[in-house]
Amino acid sequence: MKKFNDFKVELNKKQNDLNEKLSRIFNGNDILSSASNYALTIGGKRLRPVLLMEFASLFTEVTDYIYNFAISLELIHNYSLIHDDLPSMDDDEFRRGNLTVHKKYGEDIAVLAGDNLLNKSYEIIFDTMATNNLDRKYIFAASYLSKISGQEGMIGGQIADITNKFESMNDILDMYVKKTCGLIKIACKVGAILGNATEKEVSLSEEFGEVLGLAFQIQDDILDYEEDKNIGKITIANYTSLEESEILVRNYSNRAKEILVELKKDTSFLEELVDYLITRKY
Ligand code: GRG
Repeated sequence: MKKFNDFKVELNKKQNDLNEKLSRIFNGNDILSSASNYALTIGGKRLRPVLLMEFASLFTEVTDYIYNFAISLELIHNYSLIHDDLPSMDDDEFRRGNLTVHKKYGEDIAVLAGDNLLNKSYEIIFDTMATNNLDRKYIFAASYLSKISGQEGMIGGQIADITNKFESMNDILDMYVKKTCGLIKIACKVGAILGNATEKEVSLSEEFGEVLGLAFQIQDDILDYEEDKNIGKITIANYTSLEESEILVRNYSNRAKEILVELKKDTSFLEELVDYLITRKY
């Protein structure tokens, strides 16, 4: 129990630090800055930047350069949420307990605020690499990040979700691997790469992100099990029972923990993070 409380304190510290940095990115008085800042500061667990820095810290000291990659990843995640909420996509009114960006600022501004976050994300990375003359591993990390955010990853997964030609549970899982796991596994992979981990460690870190992402997404489906069925949303619930979904979450999270043991580092925070994510109730 005590350990879990320590974990929560540690997580809050990391989240507050990230929140502070994120809140300083868009400070103008214009509507685009205001909408971009709103999207970034209305909450969020900051899971992906926390993972990136945690994985880096297994292998090295976390520098400002690494921190900037973490911030950049959170910007991409937030752009995807703004666009995912749009009337032409999920048409959501609320996000993180607040009005979605399009409900507050209008759809035109929301589209552009999403674009703005995406561009700022790459601006931060390129700027960090150029002004500090960083080595090739940063360039590779930036390239992996852009690839997984695009058609081969998150956007490809979103398209699969929208066009919806699922014939089996595996088709749904494939879509989850791209849509939800993409940014989560790249967080772990980029953290390991920038930490100068070995090839084997990078590959284990990436696998950790993938199985954690699957456990996280299926847990999300479990939380919305009844509602999704009622509104006809296709999730894993259409292909398997609640009990079997719970077994899947357990299996994926057990594999995540096995990987942490295989890494042979001090992974106690990550172990607790796995439990925190699969026992969350919202
Ligand atoms: C529109 C290009 C484009 C992509 C959208 C990732 C994505 C693709 C959509 C998100 C859809 C969604 C709600 C998936 C379920 C997984 C999930 C719970 C995502 C929300 O991530 P959290 O919980 O969000 O990390 P916070 O608010 O904590 O940042």
